[in-house]
Amino acid sequence: MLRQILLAVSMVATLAVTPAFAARMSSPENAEVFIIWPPDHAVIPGGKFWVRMGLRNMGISPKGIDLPNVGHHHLLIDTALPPFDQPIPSDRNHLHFGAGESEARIELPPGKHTLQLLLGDTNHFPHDPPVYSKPISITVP
Ligand SMILES: [Cu+2]
Repeated sequence: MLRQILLAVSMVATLAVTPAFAARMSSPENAEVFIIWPPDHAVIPGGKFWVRMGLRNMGISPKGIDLPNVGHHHLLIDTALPPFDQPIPSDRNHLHFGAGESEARIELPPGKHTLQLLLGDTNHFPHDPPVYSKPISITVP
């Protein structure tokens, strides 16, 4: 009995020192994130537009809500997918929609740009397996 209690105590201690974000949240195999608008190869005069973000077989949840099979959108602009074992960076190339938004008004300078979505969990880590869209390219003339 004492041995069992000690074992339980040591397990609790192990959990306590393990950072909460160490384990990535899992995602269902059929989860799918995609850009509804703009379409691939869109030409957007003026460079100001709404990005509409879609998600299937998972739910949107604001950051700070720790539930299975939910996450929030991250829009990657002109950048490759980040490492999946770290929090998604937060900068002008990695926009977080931690309030649970599924559309965003953005503005891009003239040129060719890539857009890609990556879902992140409450701690901004990509899920396991990661849920990301195919990249699209748009042109601002
Ligand atoms: Cu985030």
